[in-house]
Amino acid sequence: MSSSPRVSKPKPPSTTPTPAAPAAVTPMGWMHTARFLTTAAQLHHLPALDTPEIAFVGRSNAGKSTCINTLTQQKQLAFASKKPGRTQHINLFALGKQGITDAVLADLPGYGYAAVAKMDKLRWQQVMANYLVSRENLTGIVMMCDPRHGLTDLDDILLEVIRPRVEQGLKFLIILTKADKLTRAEQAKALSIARLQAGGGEVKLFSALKKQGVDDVAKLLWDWTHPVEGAAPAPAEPPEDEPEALDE
Ligand SMILES: Nc1nc2c(ncn2[C@@H]2O[C@H](COP(=O)(O)OP(=O)(O)OP(=O)(O)O)[C@@H](O)[C@H]2O)c(=O)[nH]1
Ligand SMILES: [Mg+2]
Repeated sequence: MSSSPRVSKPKPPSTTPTPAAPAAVTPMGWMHTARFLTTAAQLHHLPALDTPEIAFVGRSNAGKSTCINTLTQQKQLAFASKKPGRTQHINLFALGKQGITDAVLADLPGYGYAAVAKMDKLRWQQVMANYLVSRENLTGIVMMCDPRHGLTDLDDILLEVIRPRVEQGLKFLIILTKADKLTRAEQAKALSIARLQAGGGEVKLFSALKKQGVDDVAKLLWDWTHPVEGAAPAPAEPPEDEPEALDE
């Protein structure tokens, strides 16, 4: 019986990293990289940036700051409070792995809070309108709306302010917040009403308490800010904003 010499195959060098395998980034992992960037009381104090920016707007107490904390899985990144009017500056948060900023989230002060002095209200409405109309790197707007109140007159005014930019391609999403306070049937109703009001724009149900809609919103914001790559890096999660068939 002839025995061929046992030639040991050369082992592949195990220590060499595979160059074409970048670390997997999920939208939630990306969100978790959020860090405070800067705060500004006036528009001209904001740094000019060329990274895509996503603004969170909506009535005071709608849950903007809480939503940012939930998406970024950080308890106190943005100031959230039971007391309306907590956010009084434009606060920017940077996103991106290894300290490289590839997107910015902007937490804006809420509007419609009755106890704010009239002059402050007017000043803030002006700052916000100027921001929404003129911020060059603004890529998307997330409007937070408590579905128990629906879209208010002030929300409608804001929609009018941003309409020309949305028509030019600015991304837009309405988040129906505090969905945990609604029954399934109320959620379904709120969703269809808001979809009509959004004129075909995106609407999602969200609950910071129940973590409803979190993955879904994170993925959407990733897609908004990474258009070249196209699809999100992680497999799509089943959408969370569609309530299951309602019980009779
Ligand atoms: N049940 C419930 N409460 C929420 C949710 N999101 C926010 N809240 C509560 O709503 C209140 C207001 O939340 P904030 O995140 O401070 O609201 P905001 O829109 O940033 O308010 P301003 O900064 O005043 O504009 C807080 O008491 C939050 O705990 C949610 O999904 N479910
Ligand atoms: Mg706030």
